[in-house]
Amino acid sequence: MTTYITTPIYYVNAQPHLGHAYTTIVADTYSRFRRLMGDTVRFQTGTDEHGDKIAEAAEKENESPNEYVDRISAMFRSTWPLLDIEPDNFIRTTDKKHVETVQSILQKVYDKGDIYFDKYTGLYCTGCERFLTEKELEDGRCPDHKTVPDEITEENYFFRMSAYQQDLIDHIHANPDFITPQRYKNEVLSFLSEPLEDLCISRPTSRLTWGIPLPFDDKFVTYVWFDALINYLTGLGYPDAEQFEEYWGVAEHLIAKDILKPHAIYWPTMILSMGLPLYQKLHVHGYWNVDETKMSKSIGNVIRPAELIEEYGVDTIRYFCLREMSFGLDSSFNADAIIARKNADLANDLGNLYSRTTAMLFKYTDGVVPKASKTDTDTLLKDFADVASANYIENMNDFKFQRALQAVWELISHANKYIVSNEPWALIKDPTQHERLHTVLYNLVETLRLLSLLLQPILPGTCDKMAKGLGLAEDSPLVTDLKEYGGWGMLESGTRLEKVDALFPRVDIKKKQPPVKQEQKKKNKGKSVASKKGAECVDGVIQFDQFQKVELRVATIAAAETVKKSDRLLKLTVNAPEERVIVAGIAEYYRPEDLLGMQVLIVANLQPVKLMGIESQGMVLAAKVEEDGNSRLVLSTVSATVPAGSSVA
Ligand code: ME8
Repeated sequence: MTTYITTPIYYVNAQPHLGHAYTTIVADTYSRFRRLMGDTVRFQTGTDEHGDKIAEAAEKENESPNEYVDRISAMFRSTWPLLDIEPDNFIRTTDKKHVETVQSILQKVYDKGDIYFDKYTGLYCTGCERFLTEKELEDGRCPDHKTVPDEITEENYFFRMSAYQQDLIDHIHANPDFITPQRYKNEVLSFLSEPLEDLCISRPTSRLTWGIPLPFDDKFVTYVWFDALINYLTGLGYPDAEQFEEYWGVAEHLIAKDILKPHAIYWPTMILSMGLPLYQKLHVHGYWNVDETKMSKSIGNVIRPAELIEEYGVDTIRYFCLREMSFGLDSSFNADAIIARKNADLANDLGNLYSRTTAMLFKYTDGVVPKASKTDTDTLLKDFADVASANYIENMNDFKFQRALQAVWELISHANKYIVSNEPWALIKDPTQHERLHTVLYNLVETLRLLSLLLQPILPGTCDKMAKGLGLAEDSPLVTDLKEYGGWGMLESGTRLEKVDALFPRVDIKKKQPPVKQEQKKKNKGKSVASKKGAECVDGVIQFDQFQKVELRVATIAAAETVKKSDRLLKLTVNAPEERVIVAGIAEYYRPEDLLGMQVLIVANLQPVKLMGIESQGMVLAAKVEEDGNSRLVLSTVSATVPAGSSVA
């Protein structure tokens, strides 16, 4: 099978930001995934370099358009390797080959009679580089750029888009996955339910010279969208290159909803006029917002990918983008959420599973993958792995990256629980249990191998490291071929592990807080110990009567939920036996749903305090576990179920 996936070609009127990075990370992840599935893949991105906007930006910078586009295009090109994004082709609309192809297509469409000359008055938005209809405006302004469009009257060339309206509607109905998610298909169909106007595809050179001259009238240059969309063909060497034959039939375009109309209406009608088969799929995602507003260079609220990578690491950013945004919907950017994801999902769940498992292998089997017992019937992890892989593949194919990752994290969570419930540290002590120990360890290390295969498209650097640690080469089919090696039991016993560093060092949240907050914390801390409680202790020793003042009880967790705007806190409603609310700093280590019914130990007679606006009536006890330079909290529980509210003696 073959895959051809494209991103938009980005305007070079500003530097890349997280929005561009997101689309390009998605395309890279999808390319890597299709390669894992055995496909021959071509992934194309690039830059859109003609038009009003670019000419204006160059002028502002006191540069010639050529110098300017070279400089900014190079910035896009050099950003992608920082994110481990590896396109097969980087196209620029100023490439000679592209210019020639656009001109030959224009001539073809003109000769066919689909381009005509006419006068036009319309509302033009420079930000969008297109005429907007009255209906598209919000309070008379462009909804994306918040600017009032200019009314322009011009003689221009027009593309007979309306002639292909019905063919396009029929195609969308006959191919339900042509535009996904469905909400965007519906949006396009609703737009197509009104008569389509023809598309103005030229700009007079009296107004703009920075564009591709029309081959049939040199007093005009090509409208930037008619030029830009053709990149998807020129990148394949259309019309006669082998790549065009190989890939055009499977083309999938990836965009955000801002450019739905050019991709779902202009482009397919252009393709129909050229007499080519339509692209296969249009995948449309939502916006990254900052404080409810689209992140955009014209608004100036952008986040730079390079800064994020520097702060959190490339794989954390790739993971965050794919895990946090539900494909198709908008998502709010929040740096706290990156830290929470890194600490909870990457350092705690995945990182700990990896370090605990490999540490046990080094300790119990001298770093060599043991043989699983042939007679042991424990298929628990295998069964979970089968389900996770199947869900992962289905969701990755459907661009539901969030769900694909949830499926993988289910497996990670089961594997972590498997360690606790099988207690390898107890099995090693009993020689009659060593065969069982080997099976347990094999199941865990094989899970790690599958994880480094499944997560490769999302966390390429980490997976290379995991593979190395498992004694496998980066390009070993065991970690690069999901089709042949996605099943269970492929890792050979006898494979020797290699020691590697912790996968994800935790972000110290305290260090990340601004100095003012730290100062406040220190002040509060002093108060609560010295003045509120008046506790006296010398050299850390307290008297028995002082300890007796602390009332410890068993509480049953009846409800648990996350606390808005906090990545650390969970709000627990417990029965002890009366109902009370306790706010606990355990959100990085526990998911609310996993806590229901758990019996924990609480300090019941603490002065209530308000945390994030919620009154906390007590405190839960937890063990602070230090491992591999990381620390985590494990809740203290009781060894048998007891009545809620039982006192702890
Ligand atoms: O439109 N959230 O280029 P462009 C998510 N040159 N994605 C975002 C985003 C955000 N806040 N901001 C930008 C153009 N993007 C044309 C395309 S294609 C033939 C020509 C991403 O630089 C997203 O992919 O304005 C969006 O569609 C694209 O950048 C727009 O990039």
